[in-house]
Amino acid sequence: MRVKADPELEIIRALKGSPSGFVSGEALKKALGLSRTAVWKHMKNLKDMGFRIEASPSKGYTLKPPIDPAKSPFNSVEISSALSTAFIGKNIFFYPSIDSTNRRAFELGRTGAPEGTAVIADEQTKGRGRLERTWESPPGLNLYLSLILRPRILPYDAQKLTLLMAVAAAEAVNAFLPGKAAVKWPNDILIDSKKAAGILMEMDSEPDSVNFIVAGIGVNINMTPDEMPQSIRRTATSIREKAGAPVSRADFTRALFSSVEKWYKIFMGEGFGPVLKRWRELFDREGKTVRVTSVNRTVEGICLGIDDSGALLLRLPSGVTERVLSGDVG
Ligand code: BT5
Repeated sequence: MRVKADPELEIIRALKGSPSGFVSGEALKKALGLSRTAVWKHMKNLKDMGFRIEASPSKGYTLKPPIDPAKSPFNSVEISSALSTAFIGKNIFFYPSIDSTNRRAFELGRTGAPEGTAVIADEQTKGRGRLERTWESPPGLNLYLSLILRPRILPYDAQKLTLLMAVAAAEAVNAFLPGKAAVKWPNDILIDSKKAAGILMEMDSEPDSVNFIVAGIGVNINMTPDEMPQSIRRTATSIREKAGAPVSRADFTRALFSSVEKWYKIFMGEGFGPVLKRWRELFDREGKTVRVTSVNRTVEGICLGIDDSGALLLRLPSGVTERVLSGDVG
């Protein structure tokens, strides 16, 4: 009999899908084409991965729910076992610790990894922000994700995907904190004006075509203020801090995959219009005075929102409207 490609994933799917909650060792052996010893070995691996599997001599194996969602299993098996997307996150590279998921995804993109491939890490040792800044990425708490996208668009239009990712991430956060997420131009997700997630898009392109885009996103899920490095304690927040309770990182990751896939399909099918409309609804700085710092200067003015290409519009004190293409909004 053919052995299934990923027996551990198949075991978790069988346990989660069993109407009685139990699956016998014999049934698993047959369904997966494995020996009794192999089934036992996979069970041990799954327990080591944090799954609470218990065995009853008469009924077989059962999967108990996690005692604390903050400590529920976070790995490719758990994420894949209840995934409902068609291509986003279908192929997951999971690392307990890595320098940067964006760096790894770029490498995989160059060797032809398919669209939707996800690189996820429990910890990053060199998590990157824009302009060589650091993304704080402690272990056991948050999501550090990079997705490989292969859109048929011009390199000029790639910026639009940053806004698409922000909309998708804000909606995923809202699934856990209804109505709480706001987008901040160009690449942040805020909860109550503090940064809960950041996006880093990197592109491999020819002058007139995109080979692939790496959409990197860091989401603070269960990090409490005490667990935040001093440097971000005043400006950052997490879903847990606002929800008052921990959240399963695997549940959040699946929600994010579904949201990215939904918005990516809309973008490819209907264009940027619907993304822009949703982004504007999630944006809360319109009409307010903002200060934008870019590499070589700082401008201050009244924020008029974003134009149809995604650039920020500022009414300067002189009355002139300025289109800002990149920078940090203070
Ligand atoms: C970003 O940059 O916000 C993009 C962050 C992207 C991180 C993801 S994680 C997965 C993937 N792999 C990577 O290596 N990167 C991506 P920027 O707008 O430049 O903001 C960086 C600034 O945010 C820092 O200078 C800090 O002030 C602040 N910051 C750093 N870590 C933070 C955190 N965990 N939560 C909130 N703010 C943070």
